[in-house]
Amino acid sequence: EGVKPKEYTIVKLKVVAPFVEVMKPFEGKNVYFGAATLRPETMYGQTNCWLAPEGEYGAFQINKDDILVLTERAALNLAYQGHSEVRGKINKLATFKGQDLFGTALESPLSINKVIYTLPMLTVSTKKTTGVVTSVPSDSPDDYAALNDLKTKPKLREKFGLKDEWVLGFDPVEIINIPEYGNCVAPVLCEKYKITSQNQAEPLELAKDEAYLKGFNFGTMLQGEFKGTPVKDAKPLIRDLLIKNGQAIPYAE
Ligand code: A2H
Repeated sequence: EGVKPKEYTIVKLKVVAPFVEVMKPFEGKNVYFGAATLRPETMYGQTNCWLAPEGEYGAFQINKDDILVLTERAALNLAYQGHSEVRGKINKLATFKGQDLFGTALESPLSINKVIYTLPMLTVSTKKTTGVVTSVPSDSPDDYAALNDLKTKPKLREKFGLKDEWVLGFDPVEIINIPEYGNCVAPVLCEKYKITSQNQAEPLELAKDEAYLKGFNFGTMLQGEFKGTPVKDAKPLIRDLLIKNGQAIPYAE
């Protein structure tokens, strides 16, 4: 943890039918996966949601209407940031292991894919943010590498009991243009740094930094109401809009 808190956006991915076994008690309720992102402007390009397979998650009542699935430490932080029934107190309704939630269908704000599925990423940490990460393989090298692992390794899908339809057919969506990098920076950088798996921490770090820097400084939006706007300008506008519409929560840690 750094000295200066980071400003994340928790995007609310709504759980929709068919509910997986452990989610069945929540049918008919407003349950959301709380995905922490630093790039709210990329939400058009979501293809899936990542959880740590061995991670512990909970369902927390954060106000009278909404239930959020995330780590307990994030729920406690949120309880001090205005998102709990009683300040500083959590109301935990259930405990889950990440792998029991795979295949959960989600509807996410701004996403061009109307329904996306919950899948494993081995590098998701439950020690920071919410432990829930929404996946944008067009602009995040980590997401691209992890989705590609699941697509190209049937054994890996089998290991986690993933249905092909949750994974195959979800390709990067063109959401941001960056001169000299094209409309999908992550696959371009994964090739440049010879990244072929989600476990290649060092080249992924380089690719991630380059994607972030070039996207922020030189990117232009290709989708949505800010199409044609520089990423730099669209980013805070999209964040504010999501928050104003009740589709996201500002989160600091
Ligand atoms: B970002 P920070 Cl398109 N474990 O969102 C692993 N990764 C996590 C995480 C966790 N517990 N919590 C959040 N993240 C991811 C979008 C995105 C992100 C794009 C490009 C780069 C990028 C879509 N995934 O992150 O600095 C989330 O993925 C690279 C900066 O370690 C979050 O933003 O706090 C970002 O990492 C937070 O990174």
